[in-house]
Amino acid sequence: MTQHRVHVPKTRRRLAALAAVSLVSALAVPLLSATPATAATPLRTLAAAKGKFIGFAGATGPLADEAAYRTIAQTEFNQITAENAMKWESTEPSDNNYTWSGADQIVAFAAANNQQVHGHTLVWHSQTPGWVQGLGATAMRTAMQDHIATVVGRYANNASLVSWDVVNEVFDENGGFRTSFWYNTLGQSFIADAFRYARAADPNAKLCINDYNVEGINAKSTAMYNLVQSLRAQNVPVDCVGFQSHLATQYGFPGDMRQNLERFAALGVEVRITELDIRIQTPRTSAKDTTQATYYTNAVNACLAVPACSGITIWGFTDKYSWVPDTFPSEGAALLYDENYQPKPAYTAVNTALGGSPTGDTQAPTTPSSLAASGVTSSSVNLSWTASTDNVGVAGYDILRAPGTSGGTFASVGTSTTASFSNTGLSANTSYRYQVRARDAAGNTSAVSNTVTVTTTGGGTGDTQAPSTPSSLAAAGTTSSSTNLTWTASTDNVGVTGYDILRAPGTSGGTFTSVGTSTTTSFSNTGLSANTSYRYQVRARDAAGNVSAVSNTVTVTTTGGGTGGGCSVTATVQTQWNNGYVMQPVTVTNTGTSAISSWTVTFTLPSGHAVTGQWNAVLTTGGQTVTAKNAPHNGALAPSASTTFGFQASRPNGDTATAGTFTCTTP
Ligand code: G2I
Repeated sequence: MTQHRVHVPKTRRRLAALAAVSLVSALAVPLLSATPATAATPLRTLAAAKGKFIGFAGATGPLADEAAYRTIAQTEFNQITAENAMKWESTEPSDNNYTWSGADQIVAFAAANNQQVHGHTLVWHSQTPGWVQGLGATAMRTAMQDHIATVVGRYANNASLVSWDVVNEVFDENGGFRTSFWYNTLGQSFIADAFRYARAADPNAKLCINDYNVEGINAKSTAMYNLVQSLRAQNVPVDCVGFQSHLATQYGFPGDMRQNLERFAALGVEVRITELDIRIQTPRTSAKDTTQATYYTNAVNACLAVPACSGITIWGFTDKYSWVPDTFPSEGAALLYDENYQPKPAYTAVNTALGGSPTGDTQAPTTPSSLAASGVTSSSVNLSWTASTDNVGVAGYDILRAPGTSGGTFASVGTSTTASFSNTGLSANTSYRYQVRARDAAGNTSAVSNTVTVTTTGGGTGDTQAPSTPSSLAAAGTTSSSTNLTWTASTDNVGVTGYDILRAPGTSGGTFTSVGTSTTTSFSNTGLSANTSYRYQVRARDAAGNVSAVSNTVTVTTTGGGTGGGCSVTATVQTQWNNGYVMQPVTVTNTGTSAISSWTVTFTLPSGHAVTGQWNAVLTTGGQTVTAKNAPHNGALAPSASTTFGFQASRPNGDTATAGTFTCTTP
């Protein structure tokens, strides 16, 4: 099977160039500047509906520097593996000298975008500094223990980091142990030791063993199977097996991938596709793209067919940043997007396999041009522009507005199906900036037009006198989700036309923004979160658009919510056999009116049944009762939101009963 070989570069002794970026720039995600990757339902939405994650290997440089990279990263994926930033040479380049910038950057990005992080990788023969490789046995084991304790320990209480590759690539292609410096110095005991050290550092993280060329059933994957079975029999905490899946179209797809995943699942471990990419011999042709797309479909289907497969990580997503051409010079184009971030047939294949129905059209409309303003009054402006064109037809335009003559953020203020738009409700004597962009029938959006700046007039009356300041602002009737505000009316020489109601979060700090208007001296603000504080102010507005100073501030704290905090659970038997079964999805739904941050499901196992595997929840068994608590990544549920977990159980031969009496509680 040497033709499947993945070349892994020799150990680099130099420190990977860690991008010197601040967390702030890594997190600053422009909402409107980049064209959405595609019109299709995002991969993460589709995968979540199937109870799986879909992730990518994240590179710190573009994550910090490129808006287009960040936009796809956050829109399409709900899982990240650090491509290089958590490797030994990155985190501990010299003895006991730890550098966290890249690793922290990945974790912060994931937290900001509700993504789970898989730590990669603790013990590997590659990208491990020379100072480790030269140690004697005792010192090497101590260095390994220190490294694992420090790196795993740093993120042990971080809800984003849910799993680790503890050991990576420990086998050779024939199923023997790789004669790495680890093996040569410590023998195979380094593997069990590494898992035990990792468990000690984080009792909750899923601990994985990861390798390549183990996707199908072959000598190497069978050696992996035997090792995992034997480690678990010795209570070594191996929770999960990672199948890297660096595939190449010229070597064929491993057609027995599903069966291979299933045999590992029967050992009671979680399985996952950890580094999927499918390289072709460059240059691309449409025939090669099609073959590659078929391979992606097959890989996704293999994971979907196996309940214990928790998800799929693509090794990158854009061909702009892929390890393949550096290692295999005439191969590449292995990923879902091309170098210009355009989705390829491979993207469409993954989206479709996950249950989406992308149109296939990815061509954005041309950019609207010559945006101009006319008919400016004290409260309105008419915009017009030159129409865009598109291969499948322009469906409409988004009209974007930012406050003032500079700064601020462009946000949508309306849509138009023609090349003009009238924006009303503006303030007198106030500047605004406008842009438009086109949208096609498939949902692709164009770049934004030129910017036009408008300043409204002072108002027909020439009146510049502001209303008096509203006073005695008070709140009453506060519930878990609403409050009623009243205040003393303002007066004005040309008449008060209404009031702006402003709200800031919390009891201090934050920014007051408008949450509504009222033409009377009262306002009911609904849709609030339970157990949450808000501050309110009001200001008056007159017919000429003059605004008063803001009133006194009133602080409101909503109640705990009468029905907040409830949850329900439904469980489905997905598959069963003579002496076992899989329940998946077990769906937990927040039935309350406020967000919950954790949940607990209990259920009853018939006599003689035992849980042999679990995913997306932490299960403990006491007698016949099993308690399933949320995993770190899926405890938080908004009202009406759901999440799923699953488990596998064994039962006596011929017993057809399954687990029952599922109940859900929230603390
Ligand atoms: O080789 C592909 C993957 C096989 N499985 C384990 C993975 O960790 C491995 O990933 C690759 C990264 O994709 C590359 O980006 O691991 C390579 C190192 O073995 C990474 O390449 C290295 C380059 O060789 C270095 O020159 C560079 O300094 O990336 C470093 C950081 O950019």
